[in-house]
Amino acid sequence: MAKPLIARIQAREILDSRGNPTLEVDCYLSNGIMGRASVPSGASVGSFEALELRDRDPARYFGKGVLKAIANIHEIIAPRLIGMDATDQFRIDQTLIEIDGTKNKSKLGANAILGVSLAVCRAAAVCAGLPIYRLLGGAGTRLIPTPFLNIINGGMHAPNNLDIQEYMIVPAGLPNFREAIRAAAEIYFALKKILEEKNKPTYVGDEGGMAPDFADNEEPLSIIMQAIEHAGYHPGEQIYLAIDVAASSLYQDNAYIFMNPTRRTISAQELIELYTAWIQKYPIISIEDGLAEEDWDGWHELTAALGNRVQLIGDDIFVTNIERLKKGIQQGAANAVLVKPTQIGTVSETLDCMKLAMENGYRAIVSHRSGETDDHFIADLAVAANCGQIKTGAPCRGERTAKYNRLIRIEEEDHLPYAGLKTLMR
Ligand code: 2PG
Ligand code: MG
Repeated sequence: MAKPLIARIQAREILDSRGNPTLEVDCYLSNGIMGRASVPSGASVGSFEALELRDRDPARYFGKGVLKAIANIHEIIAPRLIGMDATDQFRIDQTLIEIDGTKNKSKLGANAILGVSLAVCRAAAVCAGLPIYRLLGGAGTRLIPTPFLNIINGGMHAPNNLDIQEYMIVPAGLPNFREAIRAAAEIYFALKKILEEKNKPTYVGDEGGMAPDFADNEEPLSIIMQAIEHAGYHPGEQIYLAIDVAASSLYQDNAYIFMNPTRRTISAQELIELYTAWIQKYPIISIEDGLAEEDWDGWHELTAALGNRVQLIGDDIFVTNIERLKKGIQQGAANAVLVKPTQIGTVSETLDCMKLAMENGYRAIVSHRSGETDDHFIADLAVAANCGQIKTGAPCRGERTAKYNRLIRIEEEDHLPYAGLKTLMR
């Protein structure tokens, strides 16, 4: 059979879930098949992430336009990729990396590069008559990931007074994904009711979690515990808690500035003590970005103190980057990596990072961005990599539920077992 060659690449500006422009890319093959993908965008962006190219033209979208990235796709990337075999993802990604030539993809923009990498991947999957999770995962694909649902938003994702960015529920003790999502949605509504009873507004933040003000950063944990019980589930057996502190955004002069309930400076050591107290009191199984992206000493201490009790996820510290993850593994920083294709810029490098993590006893958690689209590529990615965990927001807002709904369909069509607690317990 003739190889499906890339025939044309068409990129355009669309809107993401926050209303900011982002890229959508169509990849047409010689046999007429088309694969389409779009690129999400973060708010709490790590300093070591690959560069998201924005126009900085104040006359359009307050400088956030992506016309330069589009021009790079049409004028530089497409001429090089046309005629290449679309099923050779590795070579396509290597070519993209090579044309850019920089370490952080700052010449062409990681958004331009990723948009193309994803669109080629989707076109190749359509062509092969396979879902993306099978194309990328092959026969090794055997788990539906456990979802981490962010039901209270704070930090840079909401205009409320929470310093901590994400309060998540993890329905790991349910028998399958479908029931896990049902439990999450029921808890979400129980939470809404409790907040209403407390006269707190129930409008939602960027990731669909509710975002009122709270008395302090701990109150959301105790209210979520109530919501779990009101919905009829057992915390610590069926439902666990997780947080993303996004501590890089609180870090200044080697310490952490917390504003709620009053402004104070906290050392890494004190934060570790706080987390230790919280995991004794609540069924917290995972803490993401508990410390900042440059606080390697703090991360080492945090991991020595809590690494055998909870999952410690590095997001900003690793940025899905193999070199940074290798350093973390050597230094004993964290025991899991958050995986965001946008942070590194190609499908192949994303898969390489997950492989490195899992080969070294680290876990990998596939993640959305706070600015999302309806593209559900990451759902397939999590299944393909067999990593057993995904975080993609609340069970609310279309761009979040798109990923959960995709997983419901995959579970149904492939009868894959639910990861549940398997990839979570230490
Ligand atoms: C995070 C992400 C996703 P953002 O910090 O983990 O929740 O946020 O996309 O804003 O970087
Ligand atoms: Mg994070």
